[in-house]
Amino acid sequence: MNMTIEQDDGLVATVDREAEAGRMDFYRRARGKNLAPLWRVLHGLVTEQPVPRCAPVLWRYSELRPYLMESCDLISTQEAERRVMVLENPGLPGQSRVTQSLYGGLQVLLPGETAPPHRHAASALRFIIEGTDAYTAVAGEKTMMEPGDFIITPSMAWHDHGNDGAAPVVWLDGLDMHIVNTLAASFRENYPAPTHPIERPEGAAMAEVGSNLAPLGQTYASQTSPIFNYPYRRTREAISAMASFRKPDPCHGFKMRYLNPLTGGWAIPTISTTMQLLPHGFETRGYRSTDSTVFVVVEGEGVSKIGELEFHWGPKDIFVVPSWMPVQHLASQDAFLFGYSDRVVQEKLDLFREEAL
Ligand code: GTQ
Repeated sequence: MNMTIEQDDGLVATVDREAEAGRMDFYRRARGKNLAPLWRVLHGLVTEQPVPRCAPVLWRYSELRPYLMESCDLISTQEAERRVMVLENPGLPGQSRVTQSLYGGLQVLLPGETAPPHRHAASALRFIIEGTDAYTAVAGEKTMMEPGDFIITPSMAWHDHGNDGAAPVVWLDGLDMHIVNTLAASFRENYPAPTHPIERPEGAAMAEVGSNLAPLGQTYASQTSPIFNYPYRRTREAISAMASFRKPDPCHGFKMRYLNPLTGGWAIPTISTTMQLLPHGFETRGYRSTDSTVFVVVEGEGVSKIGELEFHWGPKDIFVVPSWMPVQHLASQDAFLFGYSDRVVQEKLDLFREEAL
């Protein structure tokens, strides 16, 4: 008689129950030699379709914000190094994962605060939620933050943050450290001084490569876009203009990907980022894809059906669509949604799949 074996780690296989009893001594002796039978775990290892451990989840910003502010009373940025409340996917508690492969956290800086310079192998994105007059400095160049801006910290680039304004600044950090750690390729170091020198004027990167031009003779070794701030003002303008003369995609509305202008590839080598406009009244066709996606609402209101759940969202809310789960959005006002996912990694490995439903 066949039985299903469910192990602590959730792996599953189907084997014959009576025969299995006679194999236990063999399994025990094999374990002593660091050997294990594949047939007990095969179907859990090689699944018929994606089995996402992450769950669909919505964080309402109005419910999060008090916790961010309370954290400011409890710990300084110097003690914390980065004062961040991690968005923990309820399907993966205690793992600092917003999806199975990616990290998300909300970082807050009060007026006058700084976060010290450091660098790491993990790439980071910052997506600005609230506040102005804060900056991030990347490899010696500062950029100011405005809500809706998408900012990149490339792998191993020195970076620090500061708030020169009069109000708190909050941004979403998205990092690929779980991918880096899966590959056991992580490095990090603190800068050996309280501040990293400013070596280039603000706007230098945008001047060099932000106008479909590049300095002749300069070579770029990194796979990360040399543009490290994609201002919302420009992104919004481009998408709005596109919406005036194109038809919306049935599944995505007006959706654009952030490019590395030198290669035409994604802006970050490990994290795909997009911005989409869903015009008011627009309902997307059902869609699913193998990348689990984190969405941030920049403007507008609407509802997303994700599997069996329905999330009503508004500005600054954040929600997750797990791998291969059907999703449908309905915007009740013109809505701009930022998204980030591991799609680019899957594309590079020939794993990415998507379908309209
Ligand atoms: O700002 O460098 O949310 O290193 C997690 C790790 C932010 C950062 C995070 C980090 C940072």
